[in-house]
Amino acid sequence: MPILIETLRTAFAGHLFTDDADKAPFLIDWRGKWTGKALAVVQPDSTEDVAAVVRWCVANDASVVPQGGNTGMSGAATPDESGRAVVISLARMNRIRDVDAINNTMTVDAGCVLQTIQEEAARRDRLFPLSLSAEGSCMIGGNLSTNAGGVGVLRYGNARELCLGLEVVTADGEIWHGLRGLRKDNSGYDLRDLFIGAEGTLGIITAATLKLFPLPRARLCAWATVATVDDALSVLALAQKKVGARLTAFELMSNDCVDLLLEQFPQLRWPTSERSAWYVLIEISDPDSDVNANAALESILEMALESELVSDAAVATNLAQAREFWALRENMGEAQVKAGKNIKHDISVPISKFPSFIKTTNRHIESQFSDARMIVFGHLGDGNLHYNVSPKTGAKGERFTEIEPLVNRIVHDAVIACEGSISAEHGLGVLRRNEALRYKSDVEMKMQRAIKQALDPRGIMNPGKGMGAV
Ligand code: FAD
Ligand code: 2HG
Ligand code: ZN
Repeated sequence: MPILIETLRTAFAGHLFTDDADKAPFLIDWRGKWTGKALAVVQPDSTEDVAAVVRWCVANDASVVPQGGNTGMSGAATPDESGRAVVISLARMNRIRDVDAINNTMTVDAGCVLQTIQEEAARRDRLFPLSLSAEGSCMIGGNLSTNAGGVGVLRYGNARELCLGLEVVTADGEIWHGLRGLRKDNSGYDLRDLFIGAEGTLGIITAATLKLFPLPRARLCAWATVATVDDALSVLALAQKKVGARLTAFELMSNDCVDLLLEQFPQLRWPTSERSAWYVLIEISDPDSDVNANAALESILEMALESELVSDAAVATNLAQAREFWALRENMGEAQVKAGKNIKHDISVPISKFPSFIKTTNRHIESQFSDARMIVFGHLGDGNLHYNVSPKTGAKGERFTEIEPLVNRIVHDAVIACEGSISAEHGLGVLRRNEALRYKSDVEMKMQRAIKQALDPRGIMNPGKGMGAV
């Protein structure tokens, strides 16, 4: 049936792009790894208009691809090649709807940029703790649809834990008003949790009610050198014992990461006099003062230095320095992309298993692929590492596309042997959809498919992505 795109113009207010040049930025992911086609890209202004577009898609046998900031890592926001998709960009739905300072909640449109939400919370003397390097462009609807993690999970949890209620346009084009600011609600199946992490395959999130926390008066960080991942874990345990919930981030980077980072971003400042095999970035937040935060950090470092877990450390003494420390960590993923060919993994295992996992799997990959350079960094405190691979310095990685499935197999088999996950925070998208099928049990797949069938019986929501594809 030929689709009469003109009729979409009259279905809703807001932007409609049908020219190739206008659509182009929405049809490719930021890494340039995936491209697709679309009948149109729309930017509605309201939930009612999102619903009207979905109803138009149902009537015209078109599919729907929701898109936020298009910063995702798994190709889940890029339409497929069929040309039958309408991309619904939430960018124009960017209002803060309400802040309830007593209930510690904020209700926002799905197209609100994460950083705008953080800034609004801070203006109200509150904290919205979701934090990731893409926060200046990713949107809360995308954060929730990928159940984003980032650097605050250790203390505050993933995006899922930070959301109390949702407003959703269903695959039928109806509106579910679930914007409840409740911390307790056992009145049925948890529909909110189905849409969170669903990668746009069950419905479109149009608004969310988010949890706010007291704004800490102080946030301080330190950069420390450690010889082994075992030592890094001992420092983590020490920090947890000494300061408990005041430990708000604990990130790990290997020396190979730092080499690659400084090759790509030579302007970044190096904080310690020594280099070592591994580095940790430790962040402490304190509700009261810099003095308390500093004392907590110093006490961790003193003990870690005394027990020779850490060989060198630097504490950021002001905000500018803290930003410099964080820049070393936050630019890592992009440095790898800038450097050229790359293979990325987003894995989680119980943290106790990381030392042997890394040792064995590094050896396995390096022995099979002589041009591979292990680029291992991430959220150690959450048991989530980006266990990535780049070509060695000077090598172009011509074989990288060819070896990627083989490398994935080695890494993911090792992850599953450790009872881990092949996607900790980035989602399955198109990148990992088939791998999920390989590693999940028949019983789990049956339940996953039943959910998809129940909520999107026509299969129009983001076809080919994540659990919706298998
Ligand atoms: P998009 O990329 O636009 O979409 C992602 C998925 O959500 C797609 O499936 C899309 O269809 C769906 N979607 C988007 N909006 C909606 C909606 N309103 N309703 C239903 N479905 C929707 N991720 C982490 O978890 N932790 C990190 O530390 C992290 N760091 C990053 C650093 C950089 C430099 C970059 C570029 C990315 C990083 N990411 C990280 C990945 C990415 O930023 C997150 O996954 C983010 O949450 C995606 O948000 P987005 O608005 O860009 O979503
Ligand atoms: C991060 O933690 C992101 O920096 C990106 O999740 C990871 O680029 C990557 O592999
Ligand atoms: Zn990450």
